[in-house]
Amino acid sequence: PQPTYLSDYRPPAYRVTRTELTFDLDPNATRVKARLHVERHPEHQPGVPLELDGEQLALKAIAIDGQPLQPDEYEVDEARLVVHRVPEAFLLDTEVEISPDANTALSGLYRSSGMFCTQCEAEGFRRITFYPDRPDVMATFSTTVIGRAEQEPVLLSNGNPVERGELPGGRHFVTWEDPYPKPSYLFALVAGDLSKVEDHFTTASGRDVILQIWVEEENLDKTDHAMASLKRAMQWDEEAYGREYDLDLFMIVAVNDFNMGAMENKGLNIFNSAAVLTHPHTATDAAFQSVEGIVAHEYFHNWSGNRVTCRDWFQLSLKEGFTVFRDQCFSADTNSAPVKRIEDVSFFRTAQFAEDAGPTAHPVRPDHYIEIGNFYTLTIYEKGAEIVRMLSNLVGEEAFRRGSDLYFARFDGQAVTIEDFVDCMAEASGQDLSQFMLWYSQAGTPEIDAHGDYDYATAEYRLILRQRTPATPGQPDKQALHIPVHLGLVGTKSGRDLRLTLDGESLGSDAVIHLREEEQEFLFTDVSEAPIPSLLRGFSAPVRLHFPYGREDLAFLQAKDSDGFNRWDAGQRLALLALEDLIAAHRNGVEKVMDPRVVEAFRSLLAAEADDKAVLAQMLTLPSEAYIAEQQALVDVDAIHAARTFVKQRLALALRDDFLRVYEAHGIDAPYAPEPEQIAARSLKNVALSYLMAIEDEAGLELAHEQFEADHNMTDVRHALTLLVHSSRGDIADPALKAFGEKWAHDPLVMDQWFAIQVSRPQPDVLDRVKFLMEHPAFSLKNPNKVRALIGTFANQNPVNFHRDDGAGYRLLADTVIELNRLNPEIAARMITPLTRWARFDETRQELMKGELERIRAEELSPNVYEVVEKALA
Ligand code: BAL
Ligand code: ZN
Repeated sequence: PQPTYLSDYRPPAYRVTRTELTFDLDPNATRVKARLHVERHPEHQPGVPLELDGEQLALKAIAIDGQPLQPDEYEVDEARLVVHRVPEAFLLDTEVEISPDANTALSGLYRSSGMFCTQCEAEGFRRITFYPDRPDVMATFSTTVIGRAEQEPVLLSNGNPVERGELPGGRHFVTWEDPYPKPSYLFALVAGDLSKVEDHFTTASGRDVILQIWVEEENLDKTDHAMASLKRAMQWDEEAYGREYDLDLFMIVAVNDFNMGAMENKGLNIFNSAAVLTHPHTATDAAFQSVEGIVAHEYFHNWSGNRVTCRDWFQLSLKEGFTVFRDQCFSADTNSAPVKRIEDVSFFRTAQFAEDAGPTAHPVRPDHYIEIGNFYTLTIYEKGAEIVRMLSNLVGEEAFRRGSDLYFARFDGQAVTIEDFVDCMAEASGQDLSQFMLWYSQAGTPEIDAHGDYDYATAEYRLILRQRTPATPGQPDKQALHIPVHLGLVGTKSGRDLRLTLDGESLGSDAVIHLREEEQEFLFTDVSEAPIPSLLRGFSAPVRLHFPYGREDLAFLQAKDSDGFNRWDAGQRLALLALEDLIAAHRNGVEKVMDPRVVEAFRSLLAAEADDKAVLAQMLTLPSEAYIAEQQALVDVDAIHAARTFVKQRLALALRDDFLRVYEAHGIDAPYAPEPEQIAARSLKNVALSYLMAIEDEAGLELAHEQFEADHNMTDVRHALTLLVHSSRGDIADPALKAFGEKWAHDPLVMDQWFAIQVSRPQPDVLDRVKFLMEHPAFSLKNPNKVRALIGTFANQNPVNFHRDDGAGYRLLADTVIELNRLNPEIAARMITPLTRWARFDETRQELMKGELERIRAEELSPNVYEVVEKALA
C-alpha cells in the first residue's frame, strides 16, 4: 500500500453538488442507484477524466446524461471507476450491488443484530456507491430507502422525511431530503425493527426540534439519560458558542456492532449501544458520564465538523480536537470541573504520552498516512483538544469566542484547514500564533526541565525553563514551541500564592508565562518569602514537567497549593517517588520500606473535612500501573505491580479505621441518580473499599459481599465484584460471578463488563480464563465491544499477565489480530498497540513481542494492519 501525502493535496477535479440515492435493501444483494449532479472544478483543465472511489461494488449500470456508457468508455478496478471523457457538467447514473451481510469490517453498509446501518467515516461511502469519497466534495442528498415492511418497518436517513409509501411485495419506502451540503462521510442510513423515545427542544430562536432515540424495544428503558444529556448539550452550545441546531429532527440510533463510540452523521447520529444506553442497574457512574460526553460530542459536531468540515483527512483534528475540547468543557460545566480535568489529564498522560513516545507517534496534523482509519488516535483527538485549550487560554475566553464565531460564520458550508481555524483566533485576538502552529506539525511530547532559586538578599526568584522535544519517527530535530506555563509561587511560610512581579510588571498571584525559546529565564522580583513554585497549573500545556521537588515540597503543595489540579498532581508525584523506591527494592530483592510521608499525607487527607469529595477520591487514588510504567525507561511490570500493591496494603493497614469510617459515612439510601453529589460519595466510598480489600481481612470481604448483594446500582455492584474477583482468594467470588453472569446473560453491555472484570484479574491463572471466555456463547470476534472487553482489557489493563515472560499473552493477542485482520481490519490495527511498545521492555520480552509482530507481518495483511506493523518493526 502507498502512502497519501498532505503536500499532494489538490482540489477535486469534479464537484458533486447534489446526490440522489435509492437503496433497495437486501441482506445479501442490496441495490444502490446513485444519480450525481457533477461539474468540473475550475482549477482543473477541461477534459480531465472523472475518477470515483469504489470498493467491493459490483457495477450493474452506468450512464451519463441518460446515455449508457460503452465498456471502452470507462474502467473499473478494485479501488476506483474512471470515465475517460465527460462533459463539463452532467448527470451520472450508476447502479451497484453490495452485500451488507458479508461486511464484517463494519465500514459502509452492514447489518447489526438484523438491522441495516452504515458507517462512512472516513472512507466507508466508497463501499456503498462510486463517489468522490473525500470531505471537500459537499452535496445536498436525497435518499430513498426501500425495505421489507415487516423486517424493516423503520427506514431512516439524513435530514427530513419528505415522502413515504407502500410498494408491491410487502415492501415500503421513505425518502429523506438533507438540505445542508455535506461530504459523503456524513451520510447515514438505518433500517430495521426499532422503537423510539421522542422528546423535543425549543431553540433560542424559538424553533421546535423533534428529538428521537431509536433502540431495540427491550432497551427503551435505557434512553432517559442520553435524551437528558442531548437537551443539556443543545442548550449549552447555544449559550457557550451561540450555535443552534439547524434541522427539524435530530435522531440517535443505538447499534450493537460498531467500530467507534459514535458517529456524527448529519441529523442521524449512529451510536455504539455502549455509548448511549444506561440504566442504574446496568451502567456505572463512569458509563453515565461517558454517555453524556459522547452524546454532547456528536451533537457539537453538527457545527464543528458538519456545517464546517475538513478539507482533507490530514485536518481531522480540526473537527476532532475542537469538538473534544468542547465536550470536555461541557462535562466540566455539568459535573465536577476539577475531577473532569484530573480524569482527562490522567488518561492523557498515560495513554497519549505512550503513543507519542512509541513507533506510531505522529503530529496532530500528520503529513502522510497509508490508512486514515489508523489516525483516529489519542494524538488527533486528545492532544488536538489540549492544543485548542492552550489557544483558548492564550487568547482569553472572550477572544476565543469571537474567534470561533468568526470561524463558523466565515466557513459555514465549507471544507477548511487547521490554518483557517487558527487564523480566526489570531484575527480575533490580534496575537501572532505562527510559532504556536508548530504544535500541529511536531510529534512527540515536549519535556520541560525547570529549576529555580530564591535569593533572600534581593527577594528575587529566578526560574529557568528549558524545553526539548524528543525525536520521533521521521522527525529527528525539533524546534522550540510556544508553551504557556500557568504558575504560582506558593510562600513556604504563609502557604499562600505570592504576588508575581516579572520584568517590573505585576501579574497578580497567578499567571501564565510564555516559554518560546529553548531556554528562558524568568526573574520574579519582590518575592516576599521563599516560595515553592506550582508549575503548569491545570496542566496548562501537554508536556512532561521535571522539577527537582523534594518530598517535603510535594507534601506541602499537596496541602497548600491553591490550584486543585496541582494539589492532586503533587500527591501523585509524591506517591510516584515512593513507588520508584519500592520498584527498585523489589528488583534488587531488598526489603520494601514504606515512605511515612505518603502515609501522613493520606492521613491528613482522610482527617480533613473535604469540601469536594470527588476530588478527595481522586487524591486517595494511587497512580495506575500504566501511569507508573509510563515514567519508567524500562518497564518492569512485576515490580510495578508489587510496589503498588505494597503501598496500598501499607496505607490500608495504617489507616484502616479511617477508611472504614469514610466507607460507612458515604452509603446512599436514596434511589440512584447520576448526579455529582452521589457520584462523589460513591467514588469516595469505593476508594475506601478498595483499600479495605487490599488487606483482605474479614471486615473488608464482608463489606464487599454486602455491597454486591445489596444490588443498589451497577457502580457499587461492579466495584464490589471486581474487588472480590481480583482478590488473591479469587474463588470466593465464584458464586457472585456466576450469579451476575446468569442474571445478565441477555444484556450484551453487562456481559462486556462481566468479561472485563474477569480478565483484568491480576492473579496468574487468568490467561486460561481468557481462552475459556473466548469460547463463551456471549463472546464473538465479530463484535468490537466484545473484543475490546475481553482481549482489549486483558492486553491493556492486566500488565502482569499480558507480559508473562513465556510470551503466552503476546501470542494470544497476535492470534486474535491475525483473525481480526480478515474480519475487521480497523479493529485489528487498533488491537496491536500493546505489542508496538516492545522497546520499553527487557530483552527477553522485546524478542517475544517482536516475534509476534513478525508472525503477523507474514500474513496477507490489510493496509490498516500493514501500516501499524511496519511502523512497529521499523
Ligand atoms: N467522527 C468519528 C466519531 C467522532 O469522533 O465523533
Ligand atoms: Zn468526534
